[in-house]
Formats: sequence, structure tokens, C-alpha cells
Amino acid sequence: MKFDDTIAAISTPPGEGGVSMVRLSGTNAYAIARRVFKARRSKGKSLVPWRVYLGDFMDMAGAPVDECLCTYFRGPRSYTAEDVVEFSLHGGGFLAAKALDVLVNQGARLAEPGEFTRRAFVNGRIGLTEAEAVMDVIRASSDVALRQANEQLRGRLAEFVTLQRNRCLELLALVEVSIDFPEEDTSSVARGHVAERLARVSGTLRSMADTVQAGRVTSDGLRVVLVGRPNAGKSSLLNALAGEDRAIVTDIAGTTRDTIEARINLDGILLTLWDTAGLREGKDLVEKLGVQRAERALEAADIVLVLIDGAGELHPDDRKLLARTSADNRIVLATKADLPRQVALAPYDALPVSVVNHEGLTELRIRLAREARRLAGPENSLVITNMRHHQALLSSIAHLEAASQTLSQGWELEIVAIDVRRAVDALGAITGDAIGEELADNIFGRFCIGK
Ligand SMILES: Nc1nc2c(ncn2[C@@H]2O[C@H](COP(=O)(O)OP(=O)(O)OP(=O)(O)O)[C@@H](O)[C@H]2O)c(=O)[nH]1
Ligand SMILES: [Mg+2]
Repeated sequence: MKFDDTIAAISTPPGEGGVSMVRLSGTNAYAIARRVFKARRSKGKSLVPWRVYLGDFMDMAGAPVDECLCTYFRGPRSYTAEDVVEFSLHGGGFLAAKALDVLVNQGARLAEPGEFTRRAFVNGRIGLTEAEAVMDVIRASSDVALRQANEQLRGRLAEFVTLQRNRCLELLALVEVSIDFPEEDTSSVARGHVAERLARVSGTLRSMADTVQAGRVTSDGLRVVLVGRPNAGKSSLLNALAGEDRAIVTDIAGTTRDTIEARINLDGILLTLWDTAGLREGKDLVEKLGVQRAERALEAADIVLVLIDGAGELHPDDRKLLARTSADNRIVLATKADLPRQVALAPYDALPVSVVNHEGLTELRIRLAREARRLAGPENSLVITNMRHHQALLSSIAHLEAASQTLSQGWELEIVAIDVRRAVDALGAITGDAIGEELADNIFGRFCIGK
């Protein structure tokens, strides 16, 4: 597919700022730019590519709209591999919209979300996983997420997948040779060899698929859920950790009804903290629904903070909660450590904390950061951060396992080959060696406009 139209979009976020950038890409990008931009000192000569010009952006009537900088990137040495022109205007929302309007009047079409990156992919300048990584880099909200997205941008995931796909293709060749020359009677040798290689490739893919939890922690952050009885001090602790008053705190039991989220950046890793409704038999419908949400949050947690009111007696509901979370990845906290303590929590290795005198808060942050690092995996390892990649890996593994099974059941190699070919296609969908229009729409449709 080749694109024959020229697209335009504002590539900077909406609103006011220092600069806004309007970008053109396509066969007519240069011609349109010549019509709307007059460089100060070029005396009407053509624009030298990859050089920045100061000049005027003009409307259809030739009246100046703004003084701006203009750069012409001649394809294929550009973001999209087509001719690209970028205008850096003053950062006003109205101004940028007006400039875009002029470009459209001159024959450009408004770009779809992600269309610049899609063109870079279709024109062969970047692979699919690299294109997806562009979005991850933009969305990254912690050091670890950014590092992981950059690794993918540099093509490390594509490299891994291509290697495994090639191994499958070699296997397929091996199987097909045995199909073509059955009289050679190498089949029993070949079968053993194929089985071994199938197991090896699917094992490698499995280990990669298993990094998905680490990948989620890396890009979305560690999910930390605060649970406990009403008035245990959950909302107070959330506010203390977040450093702002996110949740309402009162001495009324049952204050928090909904699940409240706060994101904090701890030691380069993102943490999502969830404050929940105090667990008890709800007095009214709203509270009951809140408790249901709390239960769901508990299921989804990477780490559970179990809060026990340190200044009170251990309540039967506390015991229930401690029993229920005993198999979870949890930290038991004895709250209100500034008050005279009564509750005995020795068997639970509870950490005393207080939001009044800040006792235990540093220790808690250290423990959470340590846990986040452990779950995010070793620093420079490649992990799966994208659900589409994860699904494709799982499907390739399933096909390879099906192939192993048909092989061990003594089926014809033709049948085995079918499953191996499916695994090859599933892997190809990750790198874009085999993707359809619909999938491409789906992937690039999630991008922002102008990227
Ligand atoms: N002295 C002292 N009081 C605290 C501490 N933490 C919370 N409190 C008090 O305990 C009461 C309940 O605190 P919350 O944070 O609202 O408790 P909660 O667990 O969110 O309660 P629900 O939302 O009702 O489930 C409030 O009056 C807080 O001021 C603490 O560390 N020390
Ligand atoms: Mg609360």
C-alpha cells in the first residue's frame, strides 16, 4: 500500500504553551509548504532539507498568520519516510487550529490518530512493535516504564520474536522435507528431532509470555490495595503516602464508599494505591456496593496492605481478614501507632504506622519499592508490556503445543505442519509480518492525533 494523499495535524497537545507544532506528510507536503510559508532570507529559493528556516506562515489571502520556524524533511529521511514539513508556531490553540485550517484549504487532509506512525510502519521505516513502543514512550509515567518502552523502540522485542519465528520456519522446512521424501524413511529420526525442537521453541516463548506480570508492573505500576475494617485508618494512610488529601477522612465508620485511586512514583516505579470501603456487613446499599468493590480490588492486587486499628481490640472481622489474606502478598500494618497500643499482632509481623507522627512510613515505602522492583523483574530484561503481544504469544504457544501433541500421537507430518504454520502466523502478527487492515486500525487508532 502506498499513500497518495498528504496529511496534516497539530502534533503538540491542545491548549496554550510556548510552541505548537503543525506537521504535514505526503507527496504534496513540500508544495503546500511553499504556498503557505515564506522564508525570511531565502529570496524565494527552494528550501534545503533538514535546515530550519525562520519566516512567515500565511493564510489563503497571503496575509501573515504567525512568525514561525519551518523544517523540511525530505523522504525517506523523515519520520514517516515521506516528505514531511514541520511548522513550529507560537503556542496558541486558536493559532495552531488556524494554521491547520490553511493547510487543509491547500489540499492536505486531517490525519487520523496515529497516522504518521502508521505511515512510518507501512513505508517500512519502523516495525510494528517499534510503532507500538512510540505510544508507550509517550505514555510512560515512570523511569522503569520509559526504559522498557525505549528497549522495545530499539527493536529488542522484534528481534526476539523474529528469532523464534525463524526457528519455527526452520522446523517447518524440516517437516516439509520429510513430507516430500517419505521413502527416505528418515521419519522416525526426524520425528524425534522435530518434537525436541518444538518443545524448545514453545518453552522459550512461554518464559517470555510469563513476563507479563512484570510488564504490567513496569508500565501500569504496582497495584497496592488498602483493606481493613471501617475507621482502621486506610484513607488517612492513602493521603499520607500520596502526599495530598485524596480521600475524605472522618471518625465516622464507613466514610469511604467507593474505591479511590492515587498514583505515586516511588524510586522510579509507579504505584497505584487503592483505598477501599471498610470491610463489614454494609449498613445500606451504597456501603454494600462499596464493600463489593473492595473485594474486587483485593482480587486484583499485587500487594495488599492489611490495616488493623492498633489502638483498638482485635475484632472478629480483623481475624477473618487476616485469615483470608494469609496466602496473599501482603503487609500487615498496625495503625495509629502514636496512640497507646492494645492490639496484639505479634504473629503477623505487623509494622506499626502512624500518620500523626509518621512512624513506620519510611519503612513502608522501602518495603513497597522493594516489592515493586522484585515484581518488575531484573533491570535490563525484556518483558511483555502489551496485551496484544501477550495474546499472540499465547496463541503461538497453543499452536506449537497442538503440533507436539499431534506428533506424539503419530499423526502425519502434514497435520503437524498446519499447526506450526499457525504458530508462525501468530508470531508474525506481533512484528507486523502478517497483519490485516483491521488490526492495523485497531493498533494505530489508539494513538493521539498528530503522532
Ligand atoms: N491518632 C491517630 N488517628 C488516626 C490515624 N490514622 C487515622 N486516624 C483517625 O482514625 C479515624 C478514621 O480514619 P480513616 O482514615 O477515615 O479510616 P478508614 O479506614 O478510611 O475508614 P472508613 O473509610 O470508614 O473505612 C479518623 O478520625 C482519623 O483521624 C493515626 O495514625 N493516628
Ligand atoms: Mg476511608
